[in-house]
Amino acid sequence: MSAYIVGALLPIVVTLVLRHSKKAKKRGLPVDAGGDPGFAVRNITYTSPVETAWEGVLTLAELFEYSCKQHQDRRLLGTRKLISIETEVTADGRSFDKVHLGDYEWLTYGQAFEAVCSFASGLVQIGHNKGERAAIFADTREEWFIALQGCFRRNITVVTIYASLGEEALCHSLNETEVTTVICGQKELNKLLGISGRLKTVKNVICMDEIPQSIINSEMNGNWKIASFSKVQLLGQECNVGAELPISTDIAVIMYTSGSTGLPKGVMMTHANVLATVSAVMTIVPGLGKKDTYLAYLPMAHILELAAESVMAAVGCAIGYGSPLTLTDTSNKIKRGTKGDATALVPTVMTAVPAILDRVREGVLKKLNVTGGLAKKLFDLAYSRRLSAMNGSWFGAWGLEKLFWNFLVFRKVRAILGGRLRFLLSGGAPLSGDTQRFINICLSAPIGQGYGLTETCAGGTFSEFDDLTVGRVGAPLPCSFVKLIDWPEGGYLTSDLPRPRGEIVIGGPNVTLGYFKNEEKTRESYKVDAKGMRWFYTGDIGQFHADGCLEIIDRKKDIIKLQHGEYVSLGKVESALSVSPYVDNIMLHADPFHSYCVALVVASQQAVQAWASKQGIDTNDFSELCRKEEVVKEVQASLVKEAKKARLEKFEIPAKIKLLSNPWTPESGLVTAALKLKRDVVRKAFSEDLSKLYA
Ligand SMILES: *[C@@H]1O[C@H](CO)[C@@H](O)[C@H](O)[C@H]1NC(C)=O
Ligand SMILES: *[C@@H]1O[C@H](CO)[C@@H](O)[C@H](O)[C@H]1NC(C)=O
Ligand SMILES: *[C@@H]1O[C@H](CO)[C@@H](O)[C@H](O)[C@H]1NC(C)=O
Ligand SMILES: *[C@@H]1O[C@H](CO)[C@@H](O)[C@H](O)[C@H]1NC(C)=O
Ligand SMILES: *[C@@H]1O[C@H](CO)[C@@H](O)[C@H](O)[C@H]1NC(C)=O
Ligand SMILES: CC(=O)N[C@H]1CO[C@H](CO)[C@@H](O)[C@@H]1O
Repeated sequence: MSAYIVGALLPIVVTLVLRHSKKAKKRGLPVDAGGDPGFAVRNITYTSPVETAWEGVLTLAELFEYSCKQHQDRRLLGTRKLISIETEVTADGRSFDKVHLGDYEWLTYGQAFEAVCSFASGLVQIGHNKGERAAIFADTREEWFIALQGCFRRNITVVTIYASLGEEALCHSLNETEVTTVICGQKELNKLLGISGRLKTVKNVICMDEIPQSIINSEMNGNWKIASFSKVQLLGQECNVGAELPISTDIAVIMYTSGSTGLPKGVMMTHANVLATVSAVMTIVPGLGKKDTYLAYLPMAHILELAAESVMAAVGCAIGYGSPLTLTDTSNKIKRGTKGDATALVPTVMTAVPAILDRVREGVLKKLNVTGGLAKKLFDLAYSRRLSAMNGSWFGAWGLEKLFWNFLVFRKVRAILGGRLRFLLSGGAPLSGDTQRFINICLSAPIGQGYGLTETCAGGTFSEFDDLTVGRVGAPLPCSFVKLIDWPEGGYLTSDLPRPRGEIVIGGPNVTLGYFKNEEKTRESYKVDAKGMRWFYTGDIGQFHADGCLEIIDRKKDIIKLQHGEYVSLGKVESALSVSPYVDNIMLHADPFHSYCVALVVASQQAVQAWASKQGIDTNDFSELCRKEEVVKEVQASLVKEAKKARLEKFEIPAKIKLLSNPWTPESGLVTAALKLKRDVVRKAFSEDLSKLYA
């Protein structure tokens, strides 16, 4: 109990002594960048985009060779040995595989380089010809990395495909790129065999796992040669044919991204593109180097992971492989009482997508709720102390008090991910402020939050380790210029006050060549300016803060043109209207065939019932209440009031609304784990209500 009291007093004293005025550090500076007029910002240190951080190194193949020579005997690639698989059957008869994994077994940089060279030569031995492409279709693992580097050494363009991609998309991407060699795991091999009749160009399949006898015997694969990964390496070892290195403008990777509609598009990345990103991301993690260990588990077919692993392998880090299902001691696939990947590896650096961090937060909170009592009280106190310290002074955030709470409370949370984590890279989607704070506090690790797209090779912006604000994505990376350009129809201008706003356009050596065999789409989104710099038009709307950091505020896609030509920004209107006390959630709907908007409003039960009982309306049945005309009228009046306060135009105010009684939760699939609206899903689920509103 005494710790509890000391805990309450000490921080107050410390904060009083150390209180320090917060000065916003400049992180980006305006720059005259050329191309379409707009408001452009660059990294504070770099006047022009950086292309490589290593003198004389111009391709990923050169970078890997250079790094292996530097770090010869250090550990590079680690994989856990499988000790056993057990099948557990739950009470309701479903069965789960649980694995018992051993310690990490390592390849040094020197050994990894040999493995890469052997694989590269092996590709030639099995008949992969010059100029043909290879695809890697597998979960993240050691062999993925070796295969990638092996292809680079032979100037083979690698097509990457998400292991979870659907059959149609898989066929399309392999066919479009005329891939002749597919490198995959056993699970993916079965998928391929299912569509073998439609894969006209494939000649070789290299399987990273043992090949089942049934497949070797089957007639089905008559036109494919199926070899194991180790066999290919062995062939290469026996007959080494040497390297055939690419140059910087050769295409390293064609990365297929799942489009939100239609077939996936392949983004062509040159060695120069990826190298620029790698050179830039390296500057984000302070002191990254030989002492660091990186836990790799996100899909390598995602540019964030590919860039991260390339960075780690360039600076002498060790990379240990894991998977989302075996990450922690309590992960689904881990046998009880054995170690998860994080506790076995004890990483210092990890990448994560917001959905995973949200899950970590929920898990910790749920466990605390169950434990309850003093532990929860202490946690809540510590958390709120740390939160207000972060809001206040820089010293408060990093000083003595932090050590105290970390030791007393947060040590146990940290231990979930091994206990030595010092930096997290997050990307792929915006991270909610709550989760960012939670991770900052509980793991006492800064998060570098990135904004970038496959099309810009993940280059864009990154928030630095000492930036404690939430909701922003940081200043431009050294490899990018980030520019806002006017979008008058949507109401976003670079002359807006207090902050310039507009469509985000990214330029620099990181910007990729375009979409494979899709010139029309490439022309729509890419432009080359008079000086030869390439710019990618992201379709996202952003604003720049005074310190040069970017905030994403809208998407062009979410801005709809009404019948008479006015544009409505759904996100902007929703955030203005959600201020109404009656609103728990709201989705604005605009239709180009009508001149007005409508809205679906999830009612706040408490506020609506409070109003209704004051009016003497029976409040027992909430869903009944939401259907009552006078309730709908009251809520709508409140929306109009908020709309006027926010100075919305008449056409932006929903003319009709539907009041809903059931909250939208991630479980219902209507919002994401970060509670963002899934518009298409909501539209579909309430399509009848929406058409009634327009009737
Ligand atoms: C690498 O391969 C591409 C595609 O086959 C080819 O156009 C290019 O000339 C090759 N580069 C070198 C340096 O041979
Ligand atoms: C594969 O591509 C060819 C042309 O490159 C096209 O004619 C064919 O329809 C495609 N097949 C599939 C299954 O997509
Ligand atoms: C924990 O309990 C509180 C109230 O007791 C509840 O509001 C909160 O949602 C719970 N959190 C989780 C993660 O279950
Ligand atoms: C921290 O600051 C934000 C806005 O600057 C505010 O909304 C929040 O309530 C503050 N939290 C604490 C614990 O002071
Ligand atoms: C800008 O460049 C400096 C110097 O290399 C680096 O430390 C910083 O992290 C960069 N900022 C961003 C947002 O990339
Ligand atoms: C491949 C590519 O886009 N290269 C460009 C990289 O950026 C420089 C300017 O910084 C251009 O000159 C290159 O053409």
